[in-house]
Amino acid sequence: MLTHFIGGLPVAAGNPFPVHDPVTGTVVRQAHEADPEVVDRAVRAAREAARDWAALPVGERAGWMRRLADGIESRFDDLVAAEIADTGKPYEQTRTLEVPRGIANFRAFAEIAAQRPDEAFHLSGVLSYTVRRPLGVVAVIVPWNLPFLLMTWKLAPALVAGNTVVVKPSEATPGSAAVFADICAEAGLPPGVVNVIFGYGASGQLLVEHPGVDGVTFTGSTRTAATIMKTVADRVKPISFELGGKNAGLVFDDCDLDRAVDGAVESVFTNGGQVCLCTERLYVQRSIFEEFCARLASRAQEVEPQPMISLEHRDRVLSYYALARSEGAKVHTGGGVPAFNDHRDSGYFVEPTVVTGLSEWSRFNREEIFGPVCHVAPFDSETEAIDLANSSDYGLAATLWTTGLDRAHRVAQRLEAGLVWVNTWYLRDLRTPFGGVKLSGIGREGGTQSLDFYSEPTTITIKLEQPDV
Ligand code: 6OD
Repeated sequence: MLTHFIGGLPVAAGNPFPVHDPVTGTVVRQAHEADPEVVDRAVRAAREAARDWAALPVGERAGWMRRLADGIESRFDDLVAAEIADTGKPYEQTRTLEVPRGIANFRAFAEIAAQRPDEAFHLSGVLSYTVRRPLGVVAVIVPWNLPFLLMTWKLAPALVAGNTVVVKPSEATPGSAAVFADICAEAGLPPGVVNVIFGYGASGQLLVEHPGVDGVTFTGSTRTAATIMKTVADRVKPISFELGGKNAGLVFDDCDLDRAVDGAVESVFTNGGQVCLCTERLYVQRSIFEEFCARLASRAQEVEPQPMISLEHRDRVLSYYALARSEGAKVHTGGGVPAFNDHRDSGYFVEPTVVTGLSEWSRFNREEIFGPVCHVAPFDSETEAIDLANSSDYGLAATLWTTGLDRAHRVAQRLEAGLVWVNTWYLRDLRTPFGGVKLSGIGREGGTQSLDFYSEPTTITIKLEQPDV
């Protein structure tokens, strides 16, 4: 049974709830659900730790970040196992992406914070400079799709900037957060700096509305973000939201077609399409449209299906497969539930799916599905491609497949998205601004942008008296 981690100690309080293995649908573990009392204890523990943690020199906090990175390294296999048990991710992906990114997140923000200069402004007789103070206690609400990667992506900058935190992972994926709580304890991190509570959305709601919470960082759905925003509006708490996407990929006829097909397979089907950056709308220049669709559909049949996180989410994705048919789509491959004839048949799988034939105004092409599926449509001109890509309420990421240097820059700069990848997908430099426009979020994470969110500047202005000469 997973217990909360509050003030450096395990806390077994609140009703137990089950966590399912998406591969088989069986219960893998139980965790305690944080009730108002647990949430209050966690926030109080974070507040008690806040003053001393904020008072440490940034170099010392950076040292703690490096020690946490070392701790992750030493519990690498436990973290991989916990992540796989909760999500059903492939071993290779977890070993090479999720857990290494946890280490990289702590190491990167240790460097970025330790090397960051403050600002100074001079006017004649006036000197102003800024110092940055942490927000205080930050609520860190983490989704289920990349649980460890995204938890550490938020924790590292929040902590190094001098905040203490209360983390709530998704109810579907508490395992790696529980291992991380152990790592904090083993490293001797001061009690209360990191607190971890478990539970459903109701526990998250109690956390964000708690008056002792000074800021909220959230990655997840736009709908939940809107609820958080309304909840914190009265106290005008700072928020940082990285939300959904309906990401477009543009494939021009001057692309390297092999590379574009490989890239499309990766960007559509990685993690069963359950990454906010996955491509769900592909627009392909008409001269290569038929060949591209045929090749993508054939490759989709070779993709090893990955489970959806829950039965509810699987049914949601399947409802979009049904919607595509009812809206008149042609299904090139997939569209159903795979039959394995083994233990996976009780899991939450759907088939990798490729469809065509719908307008950009169809519900299928407007709503985020978050599954292994994309719609492919033809375009005739660069301008039309850009308009189609931008015809979305979302604006997180876009991919561009072309060998034209001018075109790459010209098109990339006109796309309404926070992130544009050219001839690649999900290639990361942790110092760059990361986030979306429109319904895809508010604010940016990454590098100094994260540090800016987790701290606020105080401007100190001194009038310098001129000496009498
Ligand atoms: O790689 C990252 O830093 C990041 N924030 C990924 C987000 C993925 C959302 O599903």
